[in-house]
Amino acid sequence: AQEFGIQDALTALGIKDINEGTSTGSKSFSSGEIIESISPVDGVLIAKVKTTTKTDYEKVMDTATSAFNAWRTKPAPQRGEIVRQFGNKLRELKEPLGKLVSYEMGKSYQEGLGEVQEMIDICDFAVGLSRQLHGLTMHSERPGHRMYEQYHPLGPVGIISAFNFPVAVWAWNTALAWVCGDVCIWKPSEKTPLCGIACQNIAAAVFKDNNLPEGISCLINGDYKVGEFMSHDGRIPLVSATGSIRMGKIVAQAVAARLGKSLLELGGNNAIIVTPDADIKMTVIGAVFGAVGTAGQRCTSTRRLIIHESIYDKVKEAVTTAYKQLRIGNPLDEKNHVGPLIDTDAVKNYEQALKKVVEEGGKVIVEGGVLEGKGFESGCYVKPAIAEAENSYDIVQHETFGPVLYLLKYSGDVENAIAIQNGVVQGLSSAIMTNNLREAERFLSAYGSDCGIANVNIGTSGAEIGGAFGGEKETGGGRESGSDAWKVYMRRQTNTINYTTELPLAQGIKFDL
Ligand code: UN1
Repeated sequence: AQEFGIQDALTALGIKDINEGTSTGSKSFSSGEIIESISPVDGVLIAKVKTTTKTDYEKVMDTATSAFNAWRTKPAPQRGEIVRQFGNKLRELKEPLGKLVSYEMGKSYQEGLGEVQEMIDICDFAVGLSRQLHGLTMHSERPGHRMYEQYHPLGPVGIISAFNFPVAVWAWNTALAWVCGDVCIWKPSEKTPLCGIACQNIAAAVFKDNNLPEGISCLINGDYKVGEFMSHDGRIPLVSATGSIRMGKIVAQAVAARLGKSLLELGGNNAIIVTPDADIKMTVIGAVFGAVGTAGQRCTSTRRLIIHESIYDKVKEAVTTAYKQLRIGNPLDEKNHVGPLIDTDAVKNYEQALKKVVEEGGKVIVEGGVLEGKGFESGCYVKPAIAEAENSYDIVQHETFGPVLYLLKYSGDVENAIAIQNGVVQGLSSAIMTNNLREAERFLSAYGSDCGIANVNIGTSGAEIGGAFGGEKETGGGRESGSDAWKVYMRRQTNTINYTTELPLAQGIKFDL
């Protein structure tokens, strides 16, 4: 890793050998156990992070609560100015942060940079938004009355993020929450704690430069138990969680039990429908990037290709040929397309999936396997695989977080393909490859794709920040990032003002005294 300048990146980001995993900004402390961050790139220990105990957490919450009381009084455009400065710091540190993302998580350096770019983009979006937290004005049914709505800051927001987008998903949440007047408490994945430390250092410097109080950006670290502090905490009106469906169900139930709000972005089982009218060249690029990009560890990764029988062999041939070109190896080396999986547990899941698809009757047409030898010492590098399968297989119904692509065949009309596409419990991202207007519109219609994201002639992954991001069914229903996703970070208040000397009641009710 040395040759890729990792040490310089760590220094630029203020990462030490042992880092305090609990922080309210400039103040960092921690009294919990240590987690080690081991790079999946080379299996080397990068640095250690001390985790957050309940006592540490209580200190964070005290600070966050008083910070909220101050921050919410600052005019939203002034909060936007702070987010603007934060975005500029990210521009300055794009390379080291992109490198750390790549080294700690294992995605390609290009994708690491792309992730930081998403952070910068959402900051720009949030700055504009800080002048556009609009509510509506309504016409009152009563004379001399005015009715309107306001959006007010909500409170401390809890953010639980996953290893696969270790920095961007936090930024989607936090940049919006900050302009909305909220303070944030972030628990990054215990698999990528250093990305959390780096981001917190960047944010803390901005808040300090502006003489703002501690507690607007808070960091806590540890495993799911630390996440549970937040899901059970009535002081946190909103918990935004990204991760597995299993985790989401636990968080949602805990938050619902205290009638809090949760924003869930959980698993996907994303498919691309390839119709007889598809452009095969575009299909191959979209499908292969979707399936092997980030080693298949995006929520939006392409898991299933639903191909019309008339072009099935042609598409199969084109995709398998493309897989032969893939270079697997150190993700910091820009000539490689595919880096490692996050850890050896992920490797086991991937191997399990390939075994299971064969047991269920599927046929592997591009062999997988774990790579060994020089450059693959971490044991986390695997070969992207393709299997022919049926949508009804248990393993196909399940999200395997790795580079396994299933080919499914459909016959007849596009609605048969849509039924297969919708025939899973997840509902995040979907796509159709077609030049046929009727097929495309049918796919996007009310009786088309049931996913939160539906694309035409684009793959399933790589969404832009400007749209609302999230999905239906067991994906959890939450929406983050662009469009009006900001509304979940605020509380809506309806105001009715009477400027007469009468007090007429609504609905024409008579109440004479
Ligand atoms: C995720 O995998 O959790 O659309 C987020 C994409 C990225 C974000 C993915 N912009 O693939």
